[in-house]
Order: sequence, then C-alpha cells, then structure tokens
Amino acid sequence: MLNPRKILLVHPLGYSAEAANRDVSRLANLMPPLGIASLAAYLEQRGIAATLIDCFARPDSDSLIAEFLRTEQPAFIGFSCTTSSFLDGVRLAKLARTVLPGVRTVFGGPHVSALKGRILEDYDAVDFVVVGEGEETIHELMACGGEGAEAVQGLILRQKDALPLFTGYRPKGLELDSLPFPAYDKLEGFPGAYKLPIFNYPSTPNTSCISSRGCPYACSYCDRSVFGRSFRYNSAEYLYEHMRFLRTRFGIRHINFYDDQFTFHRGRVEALCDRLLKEPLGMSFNCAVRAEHIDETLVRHMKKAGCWMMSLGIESGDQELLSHHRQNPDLDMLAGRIRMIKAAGIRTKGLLMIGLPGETEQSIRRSMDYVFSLPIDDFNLAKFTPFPGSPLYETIHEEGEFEEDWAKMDCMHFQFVTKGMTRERLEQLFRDFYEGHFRRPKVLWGYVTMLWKSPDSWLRFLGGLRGFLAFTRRTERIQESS
Ligand code: B12
Repeated sequence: MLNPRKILLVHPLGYSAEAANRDVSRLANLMPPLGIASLAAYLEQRGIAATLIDCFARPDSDSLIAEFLRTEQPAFIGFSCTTSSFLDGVRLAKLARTVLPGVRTVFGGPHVSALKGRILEDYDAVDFVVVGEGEETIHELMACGGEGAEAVQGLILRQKDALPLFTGYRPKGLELDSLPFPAYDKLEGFPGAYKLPIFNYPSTPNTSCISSRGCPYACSYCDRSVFGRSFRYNSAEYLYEHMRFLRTRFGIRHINFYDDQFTFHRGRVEALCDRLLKEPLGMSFNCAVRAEHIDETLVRHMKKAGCWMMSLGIESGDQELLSHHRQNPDLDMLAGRIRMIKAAGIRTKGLLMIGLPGETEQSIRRSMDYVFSLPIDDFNLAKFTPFPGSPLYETIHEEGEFEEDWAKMDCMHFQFVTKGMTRERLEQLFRDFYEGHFRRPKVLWGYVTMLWKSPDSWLRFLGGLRGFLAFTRRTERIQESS
C-alpha cells in the first residue's frame, strides 16, 4: 500500500537534460522553485512528508524520481508547470505511473490553472489539477486520500462518463503571514546550486524570494490565472524575519524579490526599509516595480536600506502600441522614474518584449530609440508569447499566425507572428535590439564596472562561455563523424 502521508513534488525542466547543458538562459538564471517549496513547508507543518526534485537544478533527474518512488512509495506525486514545462511534466507523470502503479498525479501552476478541465480531457496521465493557490487544496486532497475529492475546493477531477469536474475557486486567499517560509532546505544544493541572472547581484550566496501574491493590473499579455487580480502581501515584520532567516540559516547576502509589484503597498516597503536601517542584516536586494508606485523619497530610502537594482516593465517604447496592451502607458512618466532611480544610485533593468499584436518594424525601432535614450544598465528582451490565461490568448488567431507548440512557448521563440511581419524579420530586429544595447559605451562601461561590483558574475560569464563553446565543438565533431 502506498504511503498517503508522503508526496514527491517535481519542477519539470521542459526539455532534455542534454539540451539543458547548452541552454545559456538556464545556466545564467537558475532560481529556486518557490511554489513547490512553499507547498512542502505547508504540508510538513501538517505532518505530511514532502520531498522536492527540481529538474532545473538537476536536469538528469528521471532516475532520481524513479528511485524515490520505488523506495518511498508516496501516494502522490505533484508537478509544478509553466506552459513550456507542462509536456515534460506529463512525460514524468507517465514514468511515475510505470514505476509506481497507483500513484496519484497532481498538476499545479500557471499552465493548468489557465486551461483547467481541458488538461484532464487531453492528458490521461494527469489525475488532478489544482487551480490557483495550492497549499490548502493539496493538503485537503491528501487528507482525503483522493476519495471524496469533490468536496475539496480549487480542484479539477475526473468523473465517470462525464466531463471533468471543477469544484470551484477557493473563496478566500491565504493570509500570507500565516505561511511558513518556503522549505529552501529541501532543495538540493540550496543556496549554492542556485544563481540569479549574471550581472544582477553584487554578492553570493543569493536567492530569489516572493513577498506578495497577485497583481491588480490587467495587461493583455499577462497570465493571472494563479493568484488573480487582488494583491496580498507579507507584512514588513514577516518579510524582515524571512530575510533574517535566509541570512542566518543559509548565509544569503542578496535577494531578488520577484513580486510583480514590490512597492504596490508603499507603507510596508517603507517600514521594511526602516527596520533594515535600524537592524541591518548585511544584505542587499533587487525588486521589480511599476513606475506609478515609486517616488523619489521612497527610492532614496530603499537605496539606503540596500536596494541594488530595480526592474521596470517597459514592454514597448511605442506609445500607441503600449496603449493597446497596458494600463497607464505613459512613456514620459516612465522615463522620468527610470532617471530618478538611476540618480538615487540604483541600477536599472528594463523588461521589454517584441512581437506583440500590432508590432511593426517602426514600433520596434521606436522601442530601441526609447530604451537607448535612457540610463538603463541591463535589460531583458522577451519574444512575445500568448500564454493561456492571458487576455490576448482568447483572440490571438485573429491577430496573426500562432503556432501553439507549448514546449516552445518560453519567450525565447517567436511562436506568434503578427499580421504584416515575418518571423525572420522579428528575429533580425531582436538581434539588432540586443546588439544596439551592447554597443552603447555607457552600457559596456557598466558591465566593466561589474568586475568589482559583481566579480562572481564575470567568473560565471567566462565559465559559462567556455562550457558553451566546448559543448558546441563537441556536438559539431559528433555531427561531422556521423
Ligand atoms: C520567479 C518567476 C520566474 C523565475 C523562476 C521560476 C522558478 N524557478 O519557479 C524565472 C525568471 C527563472 C522564470 C522563468 C520563466 N518564466 Co516565470 N515567473 C516567475 C514569477 C514572477 C514568480 C513565480 C513564483 O515563484 N511565484 C510564487 C509561488 C508561491 O507561486 P507559484 O509558483 O505559482 O505556485 C503556487 C501555485 O501556482 C500552486 N502550484 C504551483 N505548482 C504546483 C504544483 C502542485 C502539485 C500543486 C498542488 C500546486 C502548485 O501552488 C503554489 C503555492 O500557492 C511568475 C509570476 C508570478 N507572480 O507567479 C512568473 C511566471 C510563472 N513565469 C512565466 C513565464 C512565461 C516564464 C518563462 C517562460 C519566460 C520568462 N518570463 O522568462 C520562463 C520559463 C521558466 C519555466 N520553468 O518554465 C509566466 C508563466 C505563464 C505560463 N503559462 O507559462 C508567469 C506566470 C508570469 C506571467 N504572468 O506571465 N520565472
């Protein structure tokens, strides 16, 4: 008999272990899967043994998963999936069933929260889908052992001779201060095995962290299926204790807050900074902000408390295009705030995307002009991808050509090409954008200063480059000899 008080929680990779070794983005950017770490801490608190396997940190984990299932015989295995990693999750669920017949497979995360019943209809390997916030739902599901699960809210399950049943959204979000800190200690190799993006931190060890759930905005390209449009957050006191825990338990010296809207509640950020100044932890931090939710006093206060870098979603530098896809699309205001952050001595990172519906060569050139006119130190350019759950997904086929290949929907492929554009042209403009950024003397100088501001980044950059070139040479040799 399988153990009903044991679960294995897996963060699938999305592609082969071999491909993982040449995926520069994975090597440059490896962050702890906070969703399953939070579930594990919550379950452990309630007497359920949860084990985590993060395939991003351990790309060759098929055998590890199989071995765990054989020896530990858990009644449940859970998978946390984005769109690009979902099919890999299904593959692992099939593997789990072969190794341990009778194990119940549960899927959670953005992709399944958006597609709901369609997942159970199309994928036999999935027994249950958890929609939205998962802590209470998975606990209740395990408590009932999967029998009578119709009573568990937030769940989709199979029914005999009928379509899958969605038991309905949970009426109330969790009080975030009541949650235990994520079970970082259950992530093999934490913190050393995890790395923030190169040039995005001054010191090691570092990690990412989440201190709120939800976002009240409704941008056309963003999937809000998991936490919805409310905004719940940890108090300044809880957050300070979370930081202190990371510092004392793991020696963490820098945190990247991945909240969608870190400064949305101004008061709590102010209070956190007050506390960090009064009782310093010897830590710095990055966060993502929306320009409407910062001001000079706050930014300067954050700088004093240890803020090292702020990321801002710019998305596009074309006013007209932006106004179709985002609320408050005021590019002048945004530019002013970016200059303000920079003047306060904080690094700035711009988050952009190209290929939105309505994008043209001119709008991309305008984006480049806009970004290159600003004191942006670092930037990330995503290839627009219409994710299930985002408002644009509903009507995307009217806007251009969309090849819905989930495994490739990772913002690194142009799966969607808007009317009047070609994929080749988008690729060329994408390259031009990056090259334009790296050709700017100020930007280059900024990366040079990272030699002393973030020496670890340079070591990783050079190490990664060597590994990548060696891999490419090896692959070429194999291809030549075959
Ligand atoms: C941090 C982050 C990253 C990090 C780290 C990801 C990681 N290691 O987990 C980095 C930068 C590497 C990253 C990369 C990508 N990301 Co990202 N990322 C986020 C972000 C901002 C926070 C994720 C997080 O930690 N949330 C906090 C935890 C507590 O929530 P959670 O993971 O959703 O888990 C809860 C529930 O979903 C549920 N749950 C989750 N898993 C499971 C499993 C089981 C069994 C159960 C029962 C429940 C359950 O319960 C959890 C607790 O309540 C989210 C947006 C957001 N605010 O959530 C986007 C988000 C997840 N990312 C997104 C995307 C698109 C990507 C990329 C494809 C491209 C990109 N933007 O760079 C890549 C792909 C990575 C991949 N694994 O496939 C999309 C996903 C959309 C989709 N349908 O795929 C999101 C939702 C942003 C958005 N709104 O568009 N990302």
